[in-house]
Amino acid sequence: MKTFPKNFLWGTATSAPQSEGHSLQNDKSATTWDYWFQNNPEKFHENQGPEHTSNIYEMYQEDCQRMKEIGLNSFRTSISWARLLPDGKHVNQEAVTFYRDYFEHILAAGVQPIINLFHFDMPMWLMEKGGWESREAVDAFAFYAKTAFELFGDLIDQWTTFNEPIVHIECGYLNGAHYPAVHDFKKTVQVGYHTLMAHVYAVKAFREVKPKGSIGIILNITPAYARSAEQADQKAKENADLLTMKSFLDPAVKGLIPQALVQLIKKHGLTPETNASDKDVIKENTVDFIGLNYYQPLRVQAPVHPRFPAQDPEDLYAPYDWPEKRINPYRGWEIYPKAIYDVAMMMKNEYDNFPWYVSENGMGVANEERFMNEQGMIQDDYRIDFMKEHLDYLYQGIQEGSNCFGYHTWTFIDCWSWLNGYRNRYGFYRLELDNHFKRRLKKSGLWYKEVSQNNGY
Ligand code: BGP
Repeated sequence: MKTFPKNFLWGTATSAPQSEGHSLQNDKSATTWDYWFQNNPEKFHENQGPEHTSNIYEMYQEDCQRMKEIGLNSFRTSISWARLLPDGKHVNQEAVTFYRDYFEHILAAGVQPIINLFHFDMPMWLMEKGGWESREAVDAFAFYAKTAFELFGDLIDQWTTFNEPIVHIECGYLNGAHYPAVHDFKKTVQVGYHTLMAHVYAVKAFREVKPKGSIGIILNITPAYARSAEQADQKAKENADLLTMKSFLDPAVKGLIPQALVQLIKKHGLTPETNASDKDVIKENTVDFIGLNYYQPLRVQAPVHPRFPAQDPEDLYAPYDWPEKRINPYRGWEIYPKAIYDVAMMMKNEYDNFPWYVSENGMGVANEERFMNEQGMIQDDYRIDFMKEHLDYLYQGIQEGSNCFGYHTWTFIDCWSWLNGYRNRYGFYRLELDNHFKRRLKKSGLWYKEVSQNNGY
């Protein structure tokens, strides 16, 4: 039996835009997703937009019972900025009533909520002013964070500022998967810097408001493994780790941007505009804990035809198709559970054993209905195996002293996922959109309950 540390968090995560629904109702204003869907529905898998979620806005009371049914002791979701502050300034009272009641129901179910502030859902009024390209977004976000801490601080023990800032930045300014879908490396760095400052000023607001509890940030972790020990491949690995991982991890935990990253950016003429006091604000506002989302690693090699100055991250590190890689046949992503152990050791050795938890890990499966038995239950043994393999490595890391306090899967109920709609299912519950949002427990939910109750397996 593998027993995890006392008070270990067994949870699952979702986000406001992917689960609430009512995306243009109850005085919520539009986000970039609402806007994009209205104007380009064909971009979205099967024309499913942000209205097509599991409708937690109406169903949270019964869903909190479901949290109990699968033995959760922890659950992450986010607040919708555009719902709480539809114009960025005035509080929407209906949103306050909704979130307070939702959080109280989560607590009444014996589940600790972890509340995140930004999960890719930029309000449209702010996007029209440039979104994260504009320094104004830093102040706007700090105001929103302060408002949330004041309104809900008595209920929440753990807060996080952003979910996967790097994904949002890359998708919006490099690879076209999030609005505004432009390709501009220089803007990417500026947008990244403003996002970092927004995070730091939100932490500052938290320290000033002094609600109970602690504050962190959720980062996607894609540890880079180099093709070979050759210097050029190792340099590519170093560049990838700097840009995709340390760019947020180091300022959040250590209070500084790595010098090597500053130099790399400078060399390629990508240095962003900054304010003189930024360095001090970063230094003074580190987090209390870190959440790391892990799905798959990066396999890298030296760039094949690098341009100078770099026009794209691929000029600094190129993807490498590792011949031994094991692929999730239902989603196409690499499965490499050992990376969780490597990350655990990295947090121990390079970040002074900083407290962290796995804030997302999960297996997406297309056309999952093919695994449904006659009683209507998805027999997702592949997902149970996936979680177990990752937990085995996490356990090993904890045994060797890594300060990991929890494991969250992605996700609770199958959720809408950006341009992918419902292509890939991840939930402990299957969602039937065309059947009054019916939720059907999957086999993995029963397994997770046992693990949580026994604090191990
Ligand atoms: C993570 C995001 C989630 C979710 C998940 C699955 O990066 O934090 O919001 O979307 O990925 O992604 P997908 O549905 O594209 O497989």
